[in-house]
Amino acid sequence: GASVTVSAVSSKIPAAANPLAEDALKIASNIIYHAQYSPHFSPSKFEPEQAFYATAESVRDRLVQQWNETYLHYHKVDPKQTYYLSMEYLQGRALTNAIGNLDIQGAYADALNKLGHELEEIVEQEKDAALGNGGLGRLASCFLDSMATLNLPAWGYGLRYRYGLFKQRITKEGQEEIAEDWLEKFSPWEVVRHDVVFPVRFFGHVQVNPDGSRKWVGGEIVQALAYDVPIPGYKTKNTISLRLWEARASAEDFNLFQFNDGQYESAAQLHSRAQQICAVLYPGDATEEGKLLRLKQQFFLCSASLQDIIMRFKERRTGKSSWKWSEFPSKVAVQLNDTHPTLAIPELMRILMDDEGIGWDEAWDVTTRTVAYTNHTVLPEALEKWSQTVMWKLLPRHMEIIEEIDKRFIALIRSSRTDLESKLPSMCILDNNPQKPVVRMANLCVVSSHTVNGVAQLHSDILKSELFADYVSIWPKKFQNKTNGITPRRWLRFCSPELSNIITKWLKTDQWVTNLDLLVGLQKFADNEDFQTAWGSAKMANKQRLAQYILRVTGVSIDPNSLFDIQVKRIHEYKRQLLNILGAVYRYKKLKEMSAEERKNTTPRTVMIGGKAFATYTNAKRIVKLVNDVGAVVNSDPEVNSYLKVVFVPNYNVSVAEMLIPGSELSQHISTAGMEASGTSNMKFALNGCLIIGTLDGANVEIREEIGEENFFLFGATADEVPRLRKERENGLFKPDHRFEEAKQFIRSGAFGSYDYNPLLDSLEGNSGYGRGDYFLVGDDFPSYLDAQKRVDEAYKDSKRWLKMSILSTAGSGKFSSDRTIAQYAKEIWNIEGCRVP
Ligand code: NBG
Repeated sequence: GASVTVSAVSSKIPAAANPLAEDALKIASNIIYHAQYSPHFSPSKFEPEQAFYATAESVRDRLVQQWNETYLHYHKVDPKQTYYLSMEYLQGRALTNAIGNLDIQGAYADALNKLGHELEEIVEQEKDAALGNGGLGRLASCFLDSMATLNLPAWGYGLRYRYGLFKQRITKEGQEEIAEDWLEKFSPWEVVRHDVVFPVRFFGHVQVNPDGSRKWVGGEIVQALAYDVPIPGYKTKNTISLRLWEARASAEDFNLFQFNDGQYESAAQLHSRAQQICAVLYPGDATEEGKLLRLKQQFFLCSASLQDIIMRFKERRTGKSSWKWSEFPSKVAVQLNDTHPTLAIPELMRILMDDEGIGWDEAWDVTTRTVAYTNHTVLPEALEKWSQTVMWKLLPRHMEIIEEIDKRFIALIRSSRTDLESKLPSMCILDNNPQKPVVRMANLCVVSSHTVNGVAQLHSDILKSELFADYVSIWPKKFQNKTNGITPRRWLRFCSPELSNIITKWLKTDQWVTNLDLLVGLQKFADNEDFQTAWGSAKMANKQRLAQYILRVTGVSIDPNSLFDIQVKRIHEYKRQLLNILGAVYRYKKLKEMSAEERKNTTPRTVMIGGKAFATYTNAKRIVKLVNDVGAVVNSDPEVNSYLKVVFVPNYNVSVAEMLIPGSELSQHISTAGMEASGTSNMKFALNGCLIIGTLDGANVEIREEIGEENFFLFGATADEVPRLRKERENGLFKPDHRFEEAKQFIRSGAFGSYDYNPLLDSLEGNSGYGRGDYFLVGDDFPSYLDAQKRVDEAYKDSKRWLKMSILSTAGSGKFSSDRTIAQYAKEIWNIEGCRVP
């Protein structure tokens, strides 16, 4: 639509601002209304970008109406409400999801057609909201979708980062990070609430009043301003909020005197300090300044959210003759998404005691009955520990409270559990090691929460038997499992309309979109030839779309008839992208050694790897470079490149995932057993009829149980074998398989360019001293990995068998709906129920 202008189309469409218009013409006029009367661009243009913003605003009109109704309904009914506190949300794009959930996709597509545009092209204009790093943030977004769809009175709280997760660019040097300016123009979805502002204090000191009560005073105050994003449920009126806080200084903080005196920088000092708080997601924490900023962000989220929650609680009690704080936990549930929002615990205690004037025992009772904690990792480096020195400086009153919680916990053990006294040094909250005194956030969470959960059965078992084992005997009922899930709307219904339509047609219902267990009904068609044919052509259409995408973003042309093998996730040594690429290198070497005739008997493969490496994680960045270097050589090798291609997919994010996953046939979830808490993309792939090659780790275990072991390519050591294997590596008892040596040697020989990969490969040697002596056991699992890949190649040759396995993967994925996960949280942790807007 390059020649389309607002005036050209508006003359054909009658003007109307009716946001509830149903037919395409009314929608078209509403879109045009927005282009004309809420203009963000010059009137001369109505190109895809302008059309996107006008379309999004027209969709927002509809959302706002049911969004307000939802809020007022909850306000009236006053049900118990859950507040999900998370430092991360990976929302991705919102347009397709919004019109899909509102069930008006067709009308919008027609309306845009009338305006000279294609819906598919318009949705591509939206920038991803990437306010998160990976699985943890995407889980939070899937959870919001399910909360809304299940009509649960629940909200999300987070931060409105100015810059989200960086954009990844691939150069000759490897990964380059670029600030992602998702707010460059504006976000059509957010609504600023000018009446929702709370002061958040930092630094200062504790003042002791004559009556012995204590108050936090002084320091600096930053204003938290609310931006709300509507979260529509699927085919329900209920539309909940994701409330994101932005940090602002107030006008008084601007020093006009200094400014007039020409001291521009110091005049605006408080303003720029406030702006820093929400400037970026996860500022690097290698420096002391970085650490302080990250802690400020965490407290900012906790303090603003709790003030808001408490205000709402009180508001809903006004006019009631009497109410008690002890009712708070029957109206409010707070879920901590990992330890990042742990400060909600001492902040709630502080508000209750110092502002509301209630005593410790009652405040503690209220807090512990309100707060629950989800653990998302057992990796020691990801278990947060904050310096006590920094904490005393930034949050002096909270440190007093944490000290008191710790003191009381220790007293409890000494008085009633003398058997655990020897364990106290690791169980207590404050680690007072004089070299580096720290607060252990996970311990604070476990002691203060009524429920602690892991995110897959194996992970929850490991929490109980290892990380939190000592606490289990004190509070055996505190520990639960809540296996993660994904929203079937975004991750099947909307990202693969082709497959969705076939499912709906054969199941004779589209109820599976909200009741994913119904997919099991596909099992009986697994051998049906017509069904297999339909299934195969839908997958093929998705593969072709993916191939076009790959060509567009990488310039590499891939063959839709080859096996599409994908591994996409953050780059991390424990996720073992190295195992994957070493496997591809080995495959390449063998292909080179074969005769042309022999090659013809192999299964052609396209290996796609994507993911971002943390900017300062050297080995992860080397892995990105290695994948690119291997790809450059393999893809331009005419002898073998019709049997193998290796592609690095740049800038992996939610939208890219929506393109890759529907087109995948094999997906790799190959972490060292015991290290991946759950994984959630494994669920997305399986749901889309993609087979998994994987270890017995995280949710893989349950996926394999659900879809049947014959439909899962299993390999590798189990979690309970890992400690022994590590010991053997340390003691030099490991005997490497010749194929492992061959693959490494091939890279060392310079087959993929002159970059020095020795340091990376040395990290895989048992006794190198350079790395961690193959801590992630790539060498141990390499032979069984290659064997599993052989089974994959064989299975793919039998296309009927493969199709059957693919169908059974989807059919067995019902359990992994986040609707199931959230229903379990609601019932077993939050004690909340649905509250449908009439
Ligand atoms: C991640 C785990 C994943 C898991 C997601 C969501 C963190 C700290 N943890 O395995 O690594 O799927 O959380 O639970 O990001």
